[in-house]
Amino acid sequence: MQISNQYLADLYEDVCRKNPNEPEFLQAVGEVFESLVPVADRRPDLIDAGVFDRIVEPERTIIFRVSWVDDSGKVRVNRGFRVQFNSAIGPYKGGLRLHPSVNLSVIKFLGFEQIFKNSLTSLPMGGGKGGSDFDPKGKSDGEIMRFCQSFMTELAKHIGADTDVPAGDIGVGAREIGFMFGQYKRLRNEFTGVLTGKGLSYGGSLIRPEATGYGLCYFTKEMLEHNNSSFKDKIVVISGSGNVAIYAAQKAAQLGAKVVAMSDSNGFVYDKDGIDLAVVKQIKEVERGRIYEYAKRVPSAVYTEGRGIWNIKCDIALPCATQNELHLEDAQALVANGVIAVAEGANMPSTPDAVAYLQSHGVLFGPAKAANAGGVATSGLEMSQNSIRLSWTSEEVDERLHGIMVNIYRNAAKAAEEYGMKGNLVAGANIAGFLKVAEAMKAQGIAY
Ligand code: NDP
Ligand code: 2IT
Repeated sequence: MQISNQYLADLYEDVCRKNPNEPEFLQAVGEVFESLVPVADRRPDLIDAGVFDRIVEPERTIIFRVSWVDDSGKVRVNRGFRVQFNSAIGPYKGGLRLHPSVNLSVIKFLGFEQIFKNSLTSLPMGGGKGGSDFDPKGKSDGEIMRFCQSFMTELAKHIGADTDVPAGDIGVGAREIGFMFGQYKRLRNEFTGVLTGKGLSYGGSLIRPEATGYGLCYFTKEMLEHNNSSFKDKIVVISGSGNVAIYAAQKAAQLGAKVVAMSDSNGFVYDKDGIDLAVVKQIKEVERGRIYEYAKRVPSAVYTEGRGIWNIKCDIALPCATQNELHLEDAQALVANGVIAVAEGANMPSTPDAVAYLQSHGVLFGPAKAANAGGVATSGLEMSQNSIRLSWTSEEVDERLHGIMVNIYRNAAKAAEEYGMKGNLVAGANIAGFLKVAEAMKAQGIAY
């Protein structure tokens, strides 16, 4: 970790000491602190106001038991989390993840990243994240419903439309949000916009399901255009085959690219003719099946078990599965194969050494908190629609989403330049996202 400001370096050591079992959280803080060195150098007032020290400590962390009964009548127990990280610029906002790998470190890294991402959207949303180590794979609809109801029975005490507004993330889509919304309404006897990503018939926003993937492509398009390139006729590889990956693939194809590979946690498919997204949607959104099914149904496709998707030759790589999925050797393979741009749909999918390698080899790099902010931005638009009790058309939401992503690119690029790191969007996104929250924290005093 290269943190050349003494104050930040000492503080980072302190954060490491206090959170020894949280590698993902420390990775996220380390990357942000590296970027903030020129800010700490220029802004002693923010050091005096304790902003750096305060921003790495969640305002509140809630950990709770989630017990539920499976289809065989057996009692199951999972651990639930909600980290309410920062409310300086708005109610806590961020997704819920259901995956066996969920622990405090993962939720804290996601919540920390969310502070800066939400700030970049320019909408009034603080940072939070939650979830559980519950594994939705192989569970019946009834089991999913009972888990979601039990999870919400505790979570409901801590959230609210003006307090904390959760949404989806890995393992949480419209089905889970529906069950949780129903339980919240029942407990509170209140119909409010307490969750986003809701179904259209009960307050959801058009384009929210597509928003993260579409936004990722709008951001990438802007980044390419500023470097005299575009999606047109480019070969694209996308990891994952969930919500973000599917709608990134859809928009990339609409913008003239050919998506040739997608994956899940078992392996990846390569289709030289271009991925047929209708088949992927049928397997993943309807059947909740595995990506190898694709190769059984599409003759031009080949399935490979395990890692290795980044060895496929491409112009644009969009990691859209999970954290730390793109390693140094993957970055080396991408560069050797002539990649021109990598933009992160997932949160923190590239390891720090992979990011450094890509940037030092002239690859355009769009960091997660800027590139995937379209999902939460559209959640912010869902909150606005709920507040005014109106629904906007898909054209209207899509246009706003596009405007927000263009703005994020420009603000990140501008901040990087102003702080002496022209072209470094990692630094620019961290600085631009941080400054707005820091000013608000300073203005609001030091009571918490
Ligand atoms: P989904 O649950 O819809 O899809 C997740 C995809 O990633 C699946 O293909 C899954 O494969 C794969 N995946 C998950 N965990 C792992 C793992 N440990 N190893 C390998 N593959 C894995 O989630 P989303 O598409 O919503 O989320 C994907 C990423 O995007 C996450 O990092 C999330 O935080 C981020 N994100 C999501 C937003 C949203 O609005 N949904 C907004 C911004 C970021 P499998 O089915 O085999 O598990
Ligand atoms: O990581 C993210 O930004 C999300 N999972 C979306 C959060 C949201 O509140 O829409």
